Amino acid sequence: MSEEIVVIEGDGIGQEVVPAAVSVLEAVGDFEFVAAEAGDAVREATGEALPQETYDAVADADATLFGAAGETAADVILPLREAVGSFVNIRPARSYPGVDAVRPETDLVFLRENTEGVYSGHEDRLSDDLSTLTRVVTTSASEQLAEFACEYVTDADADADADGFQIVHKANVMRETDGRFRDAVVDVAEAEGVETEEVLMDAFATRICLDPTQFDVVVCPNLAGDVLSDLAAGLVGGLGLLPSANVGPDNALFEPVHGTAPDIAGEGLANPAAAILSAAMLLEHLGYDDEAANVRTAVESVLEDGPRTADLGGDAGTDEVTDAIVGRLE
Ligand code: GGG
Repeated sequence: MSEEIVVIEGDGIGQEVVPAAVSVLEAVGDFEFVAAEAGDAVREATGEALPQETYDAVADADATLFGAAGETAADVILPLREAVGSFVNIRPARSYPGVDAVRPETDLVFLRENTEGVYSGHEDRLSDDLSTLTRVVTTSASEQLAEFACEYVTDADADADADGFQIVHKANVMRETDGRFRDAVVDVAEAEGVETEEVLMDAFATRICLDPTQFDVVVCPNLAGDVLSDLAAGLVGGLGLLPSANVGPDNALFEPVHGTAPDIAGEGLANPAAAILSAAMLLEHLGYDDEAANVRTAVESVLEDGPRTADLGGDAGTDEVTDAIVGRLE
């Protein structure tokens, strides 16, 4: 039986890089693709950024491939993460031979809390002068992330060379919320016999720029993971290279870390690598490890030899790069 993969292109370059990733999946497997809609354009047309049928399709699918959402990101991606029961956003950041990088020695994975923190949607406009945001942190969600992190670093099959992980937080200032996050993660790691190192979020930003080899697996709250993984993207050659997986107990959603890139959207110039590497994570999630490795190898060889998109100094378009990657699949 072929697995059902929901495909949501979303907005901007999502409409260019997701078809590229689908063509790679078509080349390596026999999947049933179900197209679904979400994002700015859908809201403009229907008044709703995330139609109920899209939410239901994602909740029922074997996996989902998502592109990007712009202004409606909070209305789309946050509920979709809920639809798949995702408690962790896995964001690997590594450099590639042939790609100019500020820090070519970078190779780490962010395990980002995916439902809470300042992204839990509790914002209020209390007066003409005052808006507030409630930061939500629970011990249970922090522990669930920590348990995943412990399994991740002890699983011989996972792409982690680490014995332990770093916990990035700002508990010296956000004592109650990041303090709770830190304490829950440390407690789980201690119980599991996994080593941890605590790194304050601001110090992490400096340290990763100076020497990214200090970090292998980084466990962090939601906003910190979103921002610091973009920082890491800057060290390895840009957002066009970072895939991600939103993983839940029985379901998952895969998306490039980049957004809609309105400056180049519609021009066929977007780098499809992040979306195609997200598809590789999807394949792995469904148990197609050989196919996932095949896709990664093809992406790596095209990044090394070209053709490359403009963000990586080349002059090729999305389709040319995608065709080259498909052509290198074994
Ligand atoms: N594909 C990534 C995307 O749509 N990014 C928009 C965004 O702002 N995402 C916030 C998040 O990942 O939490």
